[in-house]
Amino acid sequence: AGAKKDSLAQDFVQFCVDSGVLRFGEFKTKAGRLSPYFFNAGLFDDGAKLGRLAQFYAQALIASGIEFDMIFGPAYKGIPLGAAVAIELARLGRNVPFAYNRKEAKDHGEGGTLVGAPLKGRVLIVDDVMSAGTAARESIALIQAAGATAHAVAIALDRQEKATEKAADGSVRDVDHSAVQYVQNALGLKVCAIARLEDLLQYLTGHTGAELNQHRDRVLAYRERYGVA
Ligand code: OMP
Repeated sequence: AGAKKDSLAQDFVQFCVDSGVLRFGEFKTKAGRLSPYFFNAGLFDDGAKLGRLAQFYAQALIASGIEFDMIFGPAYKGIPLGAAVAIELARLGRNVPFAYNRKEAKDHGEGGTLVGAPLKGRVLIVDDVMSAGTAARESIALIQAAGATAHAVAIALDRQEKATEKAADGSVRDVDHSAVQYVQNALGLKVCAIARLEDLLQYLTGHTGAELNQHRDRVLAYRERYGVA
């Protein structure tokens, strides 16, 4: 199973590089870090790419053995992702309810911030990337407020880097665990990632060429500074 998961992750990294979703250079992350790579899920921007992406999520989920009763796609990026995964799972014979949220409450029509199936049972959150874990915490709170159980998170990429924490004086500092580790260990959710930083490094190591080697060295230096064990 390990080898199969490994090749799925490698195929996924290749797919992301080919489709321009995974880029190398200099990027500023939400946490203000200067990263030598960036994963932009907004560039899964046609039907074929979204369909392929959904297949990767579904395969990773099935391989993980995680059980869940419904899918929640957090606004904005999680909405098409959750919908695509729900469609793919139904195609594979596993039809589950799907819901998403609005960022702004609607004051007319159906009202409220939740759309789709009622939130209940064990909810799987489908999102793009987890870095510091801010987005995941918001989704979990929303699911709990609706009386359902935030059971698991499926993401495309786990950046495996130190989460941040706000101190009492308002300053932000790095902690020793990643957002994924926090969500798993402190919040008790299961996490399924199609690929992780280590898969990206394996990809860069397995491919020769001066450019890719340079990217690998920069990603290694970044991991040295911000990565977790
Ligand atoms: P957290 O909510 O702090 O975990 O950060 C995740 C978010 O960071 C994603 O939903 C994106 O908005 C953004 N992001 C990426 O999309 N790709 C990356 O490679 C890195 C980030 C990031 O800013 O950390």
